[in-house]
Amino acid sequence: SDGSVEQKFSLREVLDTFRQCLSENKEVYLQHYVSGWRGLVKFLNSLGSVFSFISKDAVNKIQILVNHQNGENGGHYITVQSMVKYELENGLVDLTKRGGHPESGCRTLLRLHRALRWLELFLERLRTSNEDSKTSVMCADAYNESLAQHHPWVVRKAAGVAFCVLPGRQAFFEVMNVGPPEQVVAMLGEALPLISEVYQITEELYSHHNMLDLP
Ligand code: 1PW
Repeated sequence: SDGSVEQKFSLREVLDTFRQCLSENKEVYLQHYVSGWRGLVKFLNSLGSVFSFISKDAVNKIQILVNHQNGENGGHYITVQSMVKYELENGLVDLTKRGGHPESGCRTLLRLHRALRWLELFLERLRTSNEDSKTSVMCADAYNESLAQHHPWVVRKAAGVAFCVLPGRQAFFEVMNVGPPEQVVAMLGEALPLISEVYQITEELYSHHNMLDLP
């Protein structure tokens, strides 16, 4: 393709990075997980300034993980599995209450992991929606079913306000920049199983290590 033509944002590319997340033996590459989130943040920001409050925390979390990757122990931050092993074996995770490791890779990734479930539920609703469906309702339902359980009242309230100003279904599909609605639906149908698999693998790993409620 012509390198001089700047590629417009497309949600398809973002979702493709989640395809690269999984190694052959089903480990989750941190680098691709982080790239996927970078793209999601771009997407969120293109929805309007109200969403920058939502994306800001994701940006902070992404940066924390990047710092771990670039740090002197970066060699342990290749996959989520190697990160968990390294941090647990070296006592680098606050397991029951906040303490000396407020920015552990484990607790930081857990926040993004929970948000990924929201995204998965929301995109699945979008995929199966019709022209009359309201994005604000789909988004709020997905949120209440997932991430909301982990948020205090103020955050839930602010999120509710942001959802109300979400663009309608048609405008939303246009921002995704994937093509006509049928193509969006097809793309979502392809991407969702990938996101779901990454989510499930991470969930099982955290559950196995009793880390689903890290403070
Ligand atoms: C429309 C597409 C939806 C994509 C999902 C975007 C996820 C955005 C996460 C919402 C963040 C709301 C404000 C931040 C709250 C933090 O307190 C919370 N962070 C997250 C990511 O849930 C918990 O982090 P903390 O305070 O324990 O460090």
